[in-house]
Amino acid sequence: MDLTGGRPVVPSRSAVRPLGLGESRITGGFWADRQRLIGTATLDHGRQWMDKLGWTGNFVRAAQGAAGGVDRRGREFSDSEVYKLVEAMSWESGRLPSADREREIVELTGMVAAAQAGDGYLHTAFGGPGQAARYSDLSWGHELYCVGHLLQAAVARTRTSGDTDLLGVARRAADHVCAAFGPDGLAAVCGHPEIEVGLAELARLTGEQRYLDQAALFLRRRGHRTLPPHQFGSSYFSDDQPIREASVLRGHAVRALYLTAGAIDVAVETGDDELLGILAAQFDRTLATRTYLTGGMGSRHTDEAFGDDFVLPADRSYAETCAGVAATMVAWRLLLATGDPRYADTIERIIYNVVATSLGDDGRSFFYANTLHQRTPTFAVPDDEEQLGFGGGPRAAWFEVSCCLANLSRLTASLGAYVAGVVDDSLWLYQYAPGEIRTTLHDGRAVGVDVATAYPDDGTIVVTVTEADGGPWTLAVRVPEWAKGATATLNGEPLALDGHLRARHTFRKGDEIRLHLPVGPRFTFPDPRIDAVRDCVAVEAGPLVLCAEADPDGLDLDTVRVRTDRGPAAGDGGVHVAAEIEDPAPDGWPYATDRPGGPRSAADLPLLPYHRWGRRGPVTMRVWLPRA
Ligand code: FUB
Ligand code: ZN
Repeated sequence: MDLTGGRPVVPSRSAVRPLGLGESRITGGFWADRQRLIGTATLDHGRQWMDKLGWTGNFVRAAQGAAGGVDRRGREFSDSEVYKLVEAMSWESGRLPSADREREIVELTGMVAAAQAGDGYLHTAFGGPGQAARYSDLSWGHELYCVGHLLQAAVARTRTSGDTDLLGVARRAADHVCAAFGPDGLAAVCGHPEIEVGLAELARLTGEQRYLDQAALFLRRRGHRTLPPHQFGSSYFSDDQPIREASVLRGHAVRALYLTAGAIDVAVETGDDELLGILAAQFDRTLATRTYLTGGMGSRHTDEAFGDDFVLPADRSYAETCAGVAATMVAWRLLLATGDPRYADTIERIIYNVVATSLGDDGRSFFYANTLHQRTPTFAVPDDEEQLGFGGGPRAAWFEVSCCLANLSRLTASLGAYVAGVVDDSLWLYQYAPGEIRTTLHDGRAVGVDVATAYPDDGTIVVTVTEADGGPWTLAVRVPEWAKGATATLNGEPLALDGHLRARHTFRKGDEIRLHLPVGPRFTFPDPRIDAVRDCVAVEAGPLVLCAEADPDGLDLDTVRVRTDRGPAAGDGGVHVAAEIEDPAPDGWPYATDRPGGPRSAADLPLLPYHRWGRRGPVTMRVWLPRA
């Protein structure tokens, strides 16, 4: 029984011991606001839409043996949305217990359980009367993908409540998968990875080796082009190369990232450090060559895929919210496995600039894709209308493919578990949020700290010791790579930083560490190999990417040229950059032997956090701005 209050990832060996929701609580600030929004609006919104569209009803119909033909609603992966919603509800319930939510989880669990076949098979689109046969379309059927999400939901539910009803369903489903796809079963993989990461965590929870073995078997099978050829190529499914032979993530971004997360789990649990090193190198290269400034991943709309190295066009950035969640899963696993705090930098970049961007202020709308350049004004969509296109456009209440909403909900609700960790006798703080941390060091000593901060608006983080029972231990705080010139004090005395803050001390209750991070605005320049934004500049402030936004009848953002001979300025009115506005050439053939550019006028361009864009009506928007 996990007594930590619930953790998404519990490796049996790791450099960092993760903390559970009972050990690390976010009590205020930026993320508490979003957790509250999810708890009070988003989860209900998701449930209402899933009921309205019949996605929950699919389980009821399947239980009645009547799911076939036209009766089955939604896409072939809609079961997974119900599972992700239950997972998000479980984390939320663990964070802030609620009798109503508890009843809802029990109700949904019953609904899912009733739809499970006697042999453990569970999917509402296959195998029922009038439906295609089980496993007749492994490329697109998402049967194992859905089970993977079921397993994650069951793990979350068990770890946050101790209730094992959903776990029972998950175990039966996993046992069925092991029987159907084990060494003597179908030698195949699912078109959408996810079962691997689900099985690995189920193995950790239950101690059942066979779940881990099955995950490892799926990994060995992938990369041998066993899925039928497709116009997107085998790379779409990460089926083009054995996982050990690949050097970078490619193909469908969410698929590749979920696969990597599961592979890290298997590498960790099997002690396969060679595989772990390969996976870390793949992710590092993906960060170096295939990731947007926001931490977003995926630059091809047609197949929701990674582009080649440095193919990162701002106006075609796909950066699906789910890819942000999946990349956070990967980065967290690598942080736990290696102890390298730079993976916490990656998580910070993604959560502030992808996850926080996606969700609307009402908690009932979201971006599916997260562009870095909106050329035509966004437009409002009715909040009772499902959007069929999901590869761009405005925040919408619902998309035909609505994977992102429950995904960002499950991550945000469980975010307390990503804030800190224990490394031997060090308590590490990886993310800054007002909160309370109470845990034990590796030798069992109880320690506690409170964190106070207005981050990211302000760069001061105050860590006050609330519990320490003698002897030296280390309080460590990540210093982000961007935070050049950060300073710190311990009880008012200067503290030297060695890249990060590591204070080894015999702490007493009330001891106080202050870390000052320079969160003022700074220019950021792209690698010139990213042709699409060569000669452009962006502005960041602390962990936040900033952007320029304009009303449809206001400034044409494509005429802005930013002056970089003076830095961005922060004042009462927010962040500004000095700019020149260039008169555009008259419309016509846009190429010439000589393009001198039009006359320019000086301007002061206000910027706002990228996560705030598109919240006040139709606008255009740019993150990368051409330099003067
Ligand atoms: O295929 C299931 C989900 O739908 C994927 O993870 C998303 O990218 C979307 O295509
Ligand atoms: Zn998604």
